[in-house]
Amino acid sequence: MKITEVRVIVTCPGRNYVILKIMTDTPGLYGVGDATLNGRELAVASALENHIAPLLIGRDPDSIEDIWQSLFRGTYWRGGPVLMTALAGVDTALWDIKGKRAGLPVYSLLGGKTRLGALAYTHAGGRDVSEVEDSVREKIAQGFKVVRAQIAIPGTVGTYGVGGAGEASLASWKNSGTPWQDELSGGGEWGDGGAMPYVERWEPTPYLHTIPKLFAHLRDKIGWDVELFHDVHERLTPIQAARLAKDLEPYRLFFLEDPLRPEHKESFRIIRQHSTTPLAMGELFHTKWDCLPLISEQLIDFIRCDLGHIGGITEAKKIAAVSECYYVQTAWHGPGDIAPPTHAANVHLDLSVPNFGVQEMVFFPDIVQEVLPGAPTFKDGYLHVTDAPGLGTDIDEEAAKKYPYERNYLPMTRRADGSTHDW
Ligand code: GCO
Ligand code: MG
Repeated sequence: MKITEVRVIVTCPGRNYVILKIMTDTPGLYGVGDATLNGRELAVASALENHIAPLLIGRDPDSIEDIWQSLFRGTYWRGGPVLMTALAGVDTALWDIKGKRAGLPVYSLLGGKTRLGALAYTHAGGRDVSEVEDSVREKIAQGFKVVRAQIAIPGTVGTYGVGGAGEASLASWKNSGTPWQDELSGGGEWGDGGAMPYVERWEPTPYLHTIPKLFAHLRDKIGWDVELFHDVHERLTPIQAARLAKDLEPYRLFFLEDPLRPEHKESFRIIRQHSTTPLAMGELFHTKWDCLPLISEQLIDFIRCDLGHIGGITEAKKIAAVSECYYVQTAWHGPGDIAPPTHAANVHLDLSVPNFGVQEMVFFPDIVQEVLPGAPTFKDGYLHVTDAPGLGTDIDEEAAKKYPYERNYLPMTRRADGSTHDW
């Protein structure tokens, strides 16, 4: 069997996705992969079209590991978010082909089911503790057993993960006469197409005061039957993160996500020295080697790479295997800015590895399901994929054409003095 054509499809059904469709010389047999990198979509699409597709034509799609190694090492300039997202698109499409060829779902090729469904989590958020409480209760009513809780931070603007609260804060920020907003952000807002990135203002001191109070409130009002956790989004210094992890201990978080920026892994030792709050990290990593020191030193409890940004199923199954030796569980990244084929790949792996922990998920709107059908389904707190051969996802190329690419940026964060901070 041979690869005959590689189609790169960029579409924006509400948000941008880069989809790869790998065709073979067997009539009707193709694979669909996701190569979406939020805010830098066209860099990946160009890498695929101009540099990677020519290397795939004529290859046997069965040789996933060899294609993976030849694309990773064969570039010489390997790694990084753009190339590893492109590689993930190829990898997931090849696993889709392998499954279809075998007549088996991908989880079966990975060793078969070790569980009936993948425990799922969703996001709750609000402007104050009672809004967050309502939001968490709503998610519990939907069937979720694990919920992430985010809250607007007093004195800051547009806090990460707070949705509507961000917009409310943005309005007050614009009305406050603060000079930086227009100057530094071009006046942009979240999701308004060609605008410059929306700029959030953030300070650590009010943040560190607010988060423990939020979880005290949630445990007091909602109790202990739901697993709760929080995403720091890489904003703290090691000693600030250690303080937060320690202050949150009484509320028994499921984990504290991404407390530190991703570069200096050894800093996690400082948090570990001070707290037993479980830690999760990984959505900004691009290879297994990024993960390795955190896993082998047991500095984290959950590894949460993005299959769509670390080279796909082939890399993730190795990360899961190493993690198993060190009691680290998987919690793969699963936001709305990666497409259904990656969400499906997540769940196929979740079902097959022994050390699965939890799976982040979104409910895709109808418009995404029209273009990219087959995302995992949610029932009573768990995610499921069908037994269809391959990943079970697809692309409707005609529908995709109706939604052309729209340039968009992730927001960014600045401190009160105007200096850049991690978003
Ligand atoms: C998460 C992530 C996302 C990222 C987003 C960036 O935990 O789901 O932090 O919300 O911010 O994927 O594009
Ligand atoms: Mg996160």
